[in-house]
Amino acid sequence: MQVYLDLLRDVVANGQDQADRTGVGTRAVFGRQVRFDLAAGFPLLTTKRVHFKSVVGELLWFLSGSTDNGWLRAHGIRIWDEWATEHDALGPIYGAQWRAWPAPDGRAIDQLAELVATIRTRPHSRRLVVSAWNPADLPDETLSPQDNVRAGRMALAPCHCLFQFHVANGRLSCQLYQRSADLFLGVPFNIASYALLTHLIAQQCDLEPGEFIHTFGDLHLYRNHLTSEIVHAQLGRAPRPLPRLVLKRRPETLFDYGFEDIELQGYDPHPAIRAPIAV
Ligand code: UFP
Repeated sequence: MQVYLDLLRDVVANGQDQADRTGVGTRAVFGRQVRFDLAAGFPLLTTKRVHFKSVVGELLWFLSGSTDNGWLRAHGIRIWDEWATEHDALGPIYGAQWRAWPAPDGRAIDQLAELVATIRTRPHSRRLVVSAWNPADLPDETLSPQDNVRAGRMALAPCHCLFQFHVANGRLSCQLYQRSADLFLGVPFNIASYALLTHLIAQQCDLEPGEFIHTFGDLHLYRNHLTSEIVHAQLGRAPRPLPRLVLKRRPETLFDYGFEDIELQGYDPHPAIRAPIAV
């Protein structure tokens, strides 16, 4: 995961200081791309501990089509708490768009089920795309997450907003476009989540996982992360060998995985580094 430390150095050295929606302020670059060969190990950051159970739980929750924060909380996963209403609602975020994109004729389009069916039947298709960016459901940037949800909109505009798969030599690769990326708190999580999704879809389609390619729009460090205890502590640590992902079962469909099917082996990271999150 040297590539992650290189991104941190890049933003610190080349970023422009910017005002942002949250009022915290960032240092940002625009347009970057990194690649991870999933055969080389599972790309979970080793220079600080990342809570893998939350990565797994959030992805299973997305795949189930749920947008109910109560399910996450019941599993001890608190990552969406700041954006949810008192009724645990988040509006039509990722799960809703991935599994039930509302079509003008009233149908709900299951983008993930269609994706798996297409990879199986037409692996060379150049249309293996899933989008969470539904302009009809976007929040109003000037309102709070909760007020947006009460108005029927998403609590947060999709950050990881579009992804595409590609099959070559029996390997399945995934490229993500992330329009906005909190490099310290969000990105390690986002990398692991899409790497895991690629493993699951590859298994379902009898393919080997290929590469995960992560393309960034606004890639930023929040000003309150640019400290010696946070970013500089991270940069001072040496990466360790990557863990390995083992899928213990091949469920009937992409939507039947559980926590117990997904095992991470050999994860030996440096300790976690706490940092404030910008809402
Ligand atoms: N963010 C991520 N990854 C995510 C996610 C959010 O980095 O998966 F949901 C960060 C990016 C940005 C903020 O700092 O959350 C979203 O703010 P905005 O919508 O103004 O870009």
